[in-house]
Amino acid sequence: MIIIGELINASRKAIGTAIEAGDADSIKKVATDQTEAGANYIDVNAGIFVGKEPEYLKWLVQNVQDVTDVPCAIDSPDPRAIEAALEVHKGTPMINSISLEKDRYDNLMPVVAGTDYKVIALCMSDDGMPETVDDRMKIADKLVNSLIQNNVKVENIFVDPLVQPMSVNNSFGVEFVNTIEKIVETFPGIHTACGLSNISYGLPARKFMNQTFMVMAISKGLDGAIMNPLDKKMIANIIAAEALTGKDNFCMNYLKAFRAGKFEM
Ligand code: THG
Repeated sequence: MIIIGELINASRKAIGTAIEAGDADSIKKVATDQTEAGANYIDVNAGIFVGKEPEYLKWLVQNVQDVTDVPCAIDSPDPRAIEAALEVHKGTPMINSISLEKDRYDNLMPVVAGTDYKVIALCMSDDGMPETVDDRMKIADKLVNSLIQNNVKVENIFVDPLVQPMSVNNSFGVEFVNTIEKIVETFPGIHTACGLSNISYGLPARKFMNQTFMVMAISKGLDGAIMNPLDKKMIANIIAAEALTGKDNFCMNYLKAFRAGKFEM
């Protein structure tokens, strides 16, 4: 599993407060904690600050990179904020995300074309939210094909079928995981990713829903997630699910995790 640590997100109260106060130490601690917990990317999101988002996103990238070599996942719907953050990011970031929405598509495609950036391709368009597997696959087909035409390697693309709340529509969970299965079979070598916790929006005991949904998605081939790397139960579920789906030869990683005490909680 490629883990994208979700905790540096301004919609979380502590992070929003730290950003406004210029409290770099708090941001650095969350970056270090997620790195030590095994995050492969550190997501940075300052989306609640309209107008100041480019400036704040840059500041987040600089502070994260002061304490970790793990690259950032630059998370914004606004191409201008992403471009600002790219001015200061060192190494090879993940762009979170391009979509079929016209402003995002037109402005970000030239930015990612021919680069070695990792790119999340989010299944959204200007025609409203996708609901079925078919809705999502239509968008994924267009996005993936144009990324490849623009010289982005298939192995650098992470398709995000878009997780929507179970509390809104009884079919959202199944439509999501079935899309993962279809993407994996349609585009060999591609990755998938998602912001998993949206599934439990509006429900109690969200962690339980999130953990179970993760296992369902892994069984269909999910191999990337924007998630809380400090959730030990979630990490244990991922390690077990990857062994059970044959992604862990001789259960070596499972055994290693056991010996490292990762199943004690
Ligand atoms: N797809 C893509 N990017 C995304 C999303 C997506 N970025 C934003 C969001 N969705 C994913 N990020 C978050 C960040 C924080 C939380 C949820 C999603 C969150 N965290 C808990 C909190 O604030 O209390 C803490 C984590 C926990 O304890 O589980 O709510 O869908 N491409």
